[in-house]
Amino acid sequence: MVERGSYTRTEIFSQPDAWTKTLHYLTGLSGEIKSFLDEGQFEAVLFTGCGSTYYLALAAAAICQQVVQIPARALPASEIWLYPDSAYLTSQKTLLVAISRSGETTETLRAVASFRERGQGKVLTLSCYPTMPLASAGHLNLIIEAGQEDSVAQTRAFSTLYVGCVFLAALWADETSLINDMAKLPQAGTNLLRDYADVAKQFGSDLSLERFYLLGSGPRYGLAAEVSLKMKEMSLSHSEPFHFLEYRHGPMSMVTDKTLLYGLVSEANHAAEKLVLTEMKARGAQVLSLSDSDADVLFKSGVPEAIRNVLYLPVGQLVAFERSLAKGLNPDRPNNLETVVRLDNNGHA
Ligand code: F1P
Repeated sequence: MVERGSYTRTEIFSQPDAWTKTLHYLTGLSGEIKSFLDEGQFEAVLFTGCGSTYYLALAAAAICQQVVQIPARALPASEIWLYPDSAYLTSQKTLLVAISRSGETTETLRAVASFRERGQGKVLTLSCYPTMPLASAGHLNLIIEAGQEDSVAQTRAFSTLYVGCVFLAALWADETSLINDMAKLPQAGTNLLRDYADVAKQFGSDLSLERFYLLGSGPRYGLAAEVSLKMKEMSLSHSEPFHFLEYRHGPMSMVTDKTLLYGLVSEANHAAEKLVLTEMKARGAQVLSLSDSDADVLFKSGVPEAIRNVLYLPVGQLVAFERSLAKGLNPDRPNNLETVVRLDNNGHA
């Protein structure tokens, strides 16, 4: 019998190795990828996915717009499929970036098909399984096999596909030094997992905690949303993501001494974001802050902020994992959830 959570544990701790493999794979294809991005003369980028990969799309769009200086946004695949007119402008040359771990989520496949049928721009796909439909549905298909997983909830797939998106942005922008610095991320990730697994276990095992708020701004909002989803999927806990300063506009009413705030604190706006956490602590909340310096969890990554964001994920994944175990659940098999959501022709799951 497989021990409860053994797949997820392996997937979380093997992330740095998967990032190394991903960077190696994409570096080998960089000529082809760069030509595709340059020749497309795109005016806008639309990222999409479902669930975890939608949150990934949010994070990737933010970093793409920041690094490439091209308008980029993200929508769930179902919105692109069902509401194309509000999703993208037909007058613009748009690149659709479709992301899926499984490569077979129906909504993502339908979003790609409808985008192509409407004669829009090009499609780039990122997925993990070469034989699945999404892996041949785009004009350029990147297959990041290092992200494959046995668990239902995404951890390694998410961070690996995210590293892939950050690499694409840096490549597109000709930011060679960012690309080179990305090679330092696996070591930083290994150190982080070694140094903070116990802290994650401490918070994850504290069953007096009742509610979890994940605060992240700019390119970190999508990552906060993903950590929030981990808390739901793995540990069946009440959790919500917010942009940092939004937390004061209502959600702070929910703070009690049984609240944990997980703060993805930036370098650029460290003071403003840290202040929200300090204020909530004064109101009784427990706080776990993460940043490159002056935080409970320190990355000490030595890499620029634009490429460092993946480091906010592992500790949060581990808190969810440990809480799941502490509640007697199996993190590998969340309630009511399958690895892939497939819809029939009537839209039924
Ligand atoms: C997307 C997704 C996951 C979720 C669950 C069901 O899958 O919604 O985010 O955790 O596994 O599928 P994919 O399109 O990225 O394979």
